[in-house]
Amino acid sequence: MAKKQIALIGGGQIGGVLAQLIGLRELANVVLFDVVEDMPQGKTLDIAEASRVDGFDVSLKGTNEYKDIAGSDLVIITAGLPRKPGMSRDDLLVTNAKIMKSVAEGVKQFAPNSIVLIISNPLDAMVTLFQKVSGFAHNKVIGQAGVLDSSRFSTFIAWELGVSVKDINAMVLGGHGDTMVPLVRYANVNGVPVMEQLERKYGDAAKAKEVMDAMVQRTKMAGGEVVKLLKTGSAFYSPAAAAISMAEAILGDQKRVLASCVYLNGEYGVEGYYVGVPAVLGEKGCEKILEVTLDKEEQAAFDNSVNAVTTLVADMERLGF
Ligand code: TXD
Repeated sequence: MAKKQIALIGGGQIGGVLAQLIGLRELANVVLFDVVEDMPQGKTLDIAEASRVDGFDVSLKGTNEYKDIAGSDLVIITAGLPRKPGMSRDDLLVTNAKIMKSVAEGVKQFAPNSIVLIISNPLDAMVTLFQKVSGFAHNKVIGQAGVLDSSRFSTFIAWELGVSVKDINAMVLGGHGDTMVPLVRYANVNGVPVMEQLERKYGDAAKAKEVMDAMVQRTKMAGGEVVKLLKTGSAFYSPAAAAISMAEAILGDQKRVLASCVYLNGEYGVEGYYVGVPAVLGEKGCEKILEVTLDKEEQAAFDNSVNAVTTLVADMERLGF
């Protein structure tokens, strides 16, 4: 079978790890685009020169020209600046909106039939803007946030319970900001509710709730925690890994159910906004949205998060995007 092609727009920290992971998994041929001269060529050369050792065989091309992304099945966008310590994701709005607009024009012209996965922050606004500028069908423009946020939540739960992270199922809904909604009630260890395990561990419902609240809070702030430690940028291994799972689902038509930033058309009572919810990902992009029953408190938290997204999008529009 002919290999698929993935174009990576942005060859920085996440873009570089993406290129390497795609190679290691022989997921597709790679075209790595960046505006910085020679850098994407250097990164792809470096990764290609590891292919004999790692035993993979895909084509890796670095470029500064959009025409080279022609024929891509999937485009993954990380172009934009990352956060510096103390910055919120929203502080990036104007700078990254300008970049995203130019990227959308390039992708529209040279890879008009691709499915697009966006990682750049502020995520919910960037996905909205890309779709608006490109005019691509809503189901073909998807944002990555929920897979990472859910993985972070799962990691903290696994550490707390002293069990393998592989057996944790936990999901985070809403926008990719401090208002995101880790779904505590549905979090489970191979089907057994996490809260039940915490109550057994501590023998006290109040203490169990306190421990869970701390994990929820850490999940919401997890991106900032890494930024603070790294000092020169934001998380890049985990966002790349998250995007790869979505890319595999799409290119392999796997119908995986992954928390994704997708366009809501009445689902969850939201009309016309991109928000993080569980979605079925396959060859058509977002093929279906799964609705989850939320109790009063969860619904209020979700509404609050949707509010943050609509405010962010309104701010972006006010700024002329
Ligand atoms: O889960 C998530 N969605 C995220 C998102 C988790 C962590 C970080 N997230 C965001 O991804 C972050 O806030 C940034 O907005 C993006 C990319 O993060 P990365 O760490 O890869 O940033 P880098 O290393 O600065 O790389 C960005 C690259 C850099 O090489 C620039 O030269 C390039 O983007 N860039 C451009 N590429 C193409 N076209 C244009 N116009 C352009 N401008 C800059």
